[in-house]
Amino acid sequence: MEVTVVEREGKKPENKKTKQLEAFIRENKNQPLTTNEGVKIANDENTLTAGERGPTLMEDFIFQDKMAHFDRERIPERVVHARGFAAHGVFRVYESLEDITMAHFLQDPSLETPVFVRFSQVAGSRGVNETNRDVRGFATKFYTEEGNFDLVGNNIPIFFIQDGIKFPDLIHAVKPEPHNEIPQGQTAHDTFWDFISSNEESAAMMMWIMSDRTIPRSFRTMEGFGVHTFRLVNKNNEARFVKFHWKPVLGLHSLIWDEAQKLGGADADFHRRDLWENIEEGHFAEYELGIQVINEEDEFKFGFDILDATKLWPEELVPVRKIGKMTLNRNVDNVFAETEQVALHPGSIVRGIDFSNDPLLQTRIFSYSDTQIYRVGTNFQQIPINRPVCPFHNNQRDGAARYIIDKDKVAYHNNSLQNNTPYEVPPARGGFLTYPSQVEGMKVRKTAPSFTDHFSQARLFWNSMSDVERNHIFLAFSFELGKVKSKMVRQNVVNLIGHISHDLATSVAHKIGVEPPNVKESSETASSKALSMANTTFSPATLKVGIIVADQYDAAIVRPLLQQLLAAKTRPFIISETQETLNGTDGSTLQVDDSFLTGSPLVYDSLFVVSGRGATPHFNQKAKSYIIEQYNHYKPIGSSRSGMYLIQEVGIINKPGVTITNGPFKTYIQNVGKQRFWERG
Ligand code: HDE
Repeated sequence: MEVTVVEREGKKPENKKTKQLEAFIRENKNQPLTTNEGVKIANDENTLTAGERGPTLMEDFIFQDKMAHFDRERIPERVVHARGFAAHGVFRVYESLEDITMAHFLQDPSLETPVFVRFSQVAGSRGVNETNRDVRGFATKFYTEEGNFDLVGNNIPIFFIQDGIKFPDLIHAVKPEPHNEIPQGQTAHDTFWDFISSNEESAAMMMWIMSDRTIPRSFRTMEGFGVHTFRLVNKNNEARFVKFHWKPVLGLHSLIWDEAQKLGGADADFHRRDLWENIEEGHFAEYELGIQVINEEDEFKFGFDILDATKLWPEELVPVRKIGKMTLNRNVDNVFAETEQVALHPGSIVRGIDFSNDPLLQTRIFSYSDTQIYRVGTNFQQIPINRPVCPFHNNQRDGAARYIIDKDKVAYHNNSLQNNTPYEVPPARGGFLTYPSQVEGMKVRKTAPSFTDHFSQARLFWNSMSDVERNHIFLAFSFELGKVKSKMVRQNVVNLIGHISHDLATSVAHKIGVEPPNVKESSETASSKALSMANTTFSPATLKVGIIVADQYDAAIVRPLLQQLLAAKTRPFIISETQETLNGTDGSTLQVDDSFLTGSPLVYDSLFVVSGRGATPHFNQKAKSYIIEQYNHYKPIGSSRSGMYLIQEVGIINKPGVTITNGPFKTYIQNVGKQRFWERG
């Protein structure tokens, strides 16, 4: 099956933001080539020289126009989250939330709010491979009728540090080490683990990043979290504390480490390709937005401080209410113009949403706008992707690359020449009113005592893991710390783990050649079902199934197999020895999507083996290597009786998740949905 690319040219705008962007879109197809000044170019292959072999002339303005622009094509990559991929979409609330917030986009279920979502990796540079172990950014710009609201979150609900003043230190530690710029986009090195073990507040986050959450299967199967505590404010000016969650409709699914590492080589663009292809094929990515709400009077009722970003609110204590759905349904037209220039900023809030005193959030409110001015420029909000869809007017003027032409004579407030406009809008008519929360206290640089329990929630996370997840965490620690050269740092981390679980720390210590911990273990006994990925939703929808077919295949198998796989919304791909069209025994033909060379067993979620009478020894050898790799990654494998000899030869007949059938393929497809057969051991 070939990936059908939706015809993008001439596609109608889908929402207010798309319409706004249309005005800036330029199509160059069938147009004459010109300079940026509009002069038509007669020769774009030769510089202007004095004589055929002579020196290039200074006056070659056509060359200068082209080269000088090229010399400046790059803008600074983001200091963190440099590699990212984005898509457009829409958000719709399920029912009005007017009782708890004035936010315009949360009032009316019939209103579609355009969104732009950028997913990213934290540590690597712009070109890093996409399956490295790393936290993923999940940043959403809502283009609401009352201004842009940016929910700049991650795929993990908590963070490493409590106060943003430590962020540059954390990032210096995680980035490649400065003396040799190694390793790229990885946490498995000395400085990162030195930072973690020297900053106990990172303990809970350390557990999360060693879990499979940091090697997601796809952007479409990750959760997202606003992380911080925000406020929702209603029209009576009553406020509540809130945390935001994104829940992927397809459930929460991850890669396994061996697969993630190899995928880095097989397809460095694995995650963007997945999102791009699925959107192009009409398999739109969907997430439900959830909120956890705590009333102001309950602020101190919990065993943790709700302003501490290293803590989550267990869903068993504060349930997540699903309030709406986001659908990502359109790929960008130009990655630089949209994804690279989008400027997300947690300080972009709208009426009805406000900040809390979370010290991490407060520092972000400075950092993001500051970085955008450096990275994108003073007028970054005027760039098409960043513009609000509602009108915006003020007395700000000038600055590099100003796009808007303000034609008024007056650019100040107060004025009488222009009747004091643009005018202030009182809160009763829609002006933003900061929630007047009470503050008092001495000026101090100090961590609040309520922020000092670093191990209870780390232990809560550990208590909540399934056996498979625990084993993966143990292996992740063993890998990461095994890469740390300093024995002292390895020992320090093991001691830190010891506060969370002696058993885990002792097993890791044994693997990496240091002493078991001699510290007090957390006495936390609670667990939270919501934290385990084992309790997620499973479905075969959008999973990639590789069908291994040889020439002279049995069409009576392949045809219904394809039909049933498509009916289950999987994405089947035909794999063979070469990309030549295959012939069936009944005279039918089959287009090959991937040869064994261009494909890789890593990029499929499952394999089905059909083979065929024309199978060569090379075909058999390659098919077996595919099957073994998939088997070792616990993935479901199916085979028709004609392909069974390959299953037998690799010795996996009757093993869990291995189905032999000539159809119907119901059991096999159910296995595809199950995704992993951990019981293989
Ligand atoms: Fe960021 N972060 N961050 N961060 N962050 C940036 O902004 C920063 C933090 C997150 O797709 C930067 O535009 C500070 C938490 C995402 O464009 C920068 C602190 C969370 C993205 C910055 C944090 C995030 C960024 C770099 C500690 C999850 C990518 C370029 C207080 C809630 C957004 C840029 C995109 C990007 C600073 C901590 C998520 C430098 C100072 C916590 C998803 O401004």
